[in-house]
Amino acid sequence: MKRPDIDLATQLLYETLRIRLVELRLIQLYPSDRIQSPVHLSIGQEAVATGACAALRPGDLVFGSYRSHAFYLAKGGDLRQMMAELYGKATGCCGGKAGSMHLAAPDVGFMGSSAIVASTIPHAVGAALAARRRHTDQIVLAVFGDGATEEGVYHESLNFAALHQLPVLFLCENNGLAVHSRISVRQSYDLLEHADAYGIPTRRCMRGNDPRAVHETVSAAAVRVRAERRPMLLVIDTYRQMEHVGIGEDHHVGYRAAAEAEPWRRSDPLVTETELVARFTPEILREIDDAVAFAEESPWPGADALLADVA
Ligand SMILES: Cc1ncc(C[n+]2csc(CCOP(=O)(O)OP(=O)(O)O)c2C)c(N)n1
Ligand SMILES: [Mg+2]
Repeated sequence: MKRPDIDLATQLLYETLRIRLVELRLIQLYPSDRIQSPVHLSIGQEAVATGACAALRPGDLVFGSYRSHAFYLAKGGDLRQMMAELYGKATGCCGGKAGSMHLAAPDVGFMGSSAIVASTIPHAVGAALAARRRHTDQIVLAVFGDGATEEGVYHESLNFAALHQLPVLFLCENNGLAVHSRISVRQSYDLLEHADAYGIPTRRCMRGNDPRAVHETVSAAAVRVRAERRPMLLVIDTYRQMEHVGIGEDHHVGYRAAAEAEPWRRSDPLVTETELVARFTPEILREIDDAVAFAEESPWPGADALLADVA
């Protein structure tokens, strides 16, 4: 958390606002073509990351998806290094070779993210197996979208984690969409009942745009997973305000109505908490200015970096 001097609820809103302002800056910068990477924005979904990460301890681990700017930042990833990574610069968190979809900050427990849907879920389960074998009190957060639950590896991961009683908290960021496809035409199962079939306890939070509500849900689950050393699954309902990938809105495309966005926008604390937003915006914008300048001034990776870190 950037501002440990303020109370928790305000910190949560501060961090949510910070992520929103970072992504709004990406939208401004994108037409210049200096960002060398496709971007999957979290606008509307930021509170899932801030509420969840604030419920973890620094030593806990998070594995994310390609839509992970929010989780990278909420877990404490460095903003300058994220911006430089998007610019493809050598000072990026992955040396400028990974881009927006493959952010990582293992020094603060954000272990990685991937363009391959569901691919980090088994990584999280593996890390939880290591935590069990090492007898630590660490827990692991596996973050994925509702679409990822249709992948075979999701089912295998739930089964393995339940069978071996692993301290992994499965967190589904449920925006009800996979690209332009709605959950109702994709899934024959209910996410909670399905996890229940594996003997995994579940909870749902329907206010995924409020970091305080998310924090309450994830905190209770984290306490339980840490104490009982077995998995849990959370479904956090949320809404993607922007198009699947890119910087535009897409309510005109025809797969969802603009009216669906309205209840989420109206209840968005970043819309309703005007005083707080006005109070913190200037200092956050200064931080973002600094990160952009850092990215712009940083060198490109040299040819010598081409084969570095390649297994
Ligand atoms: C294994 C695999 N299959 C298909 C794709 C193409 N694809 C990219 S994003 C996406 C939708 C995923 O939806 P969800 O998991 O709900 O995440 P969201 O984009 O909603 O955050 C698909 C099918 C992919 N990247 N990887
Ligand atoms: Mg989705």
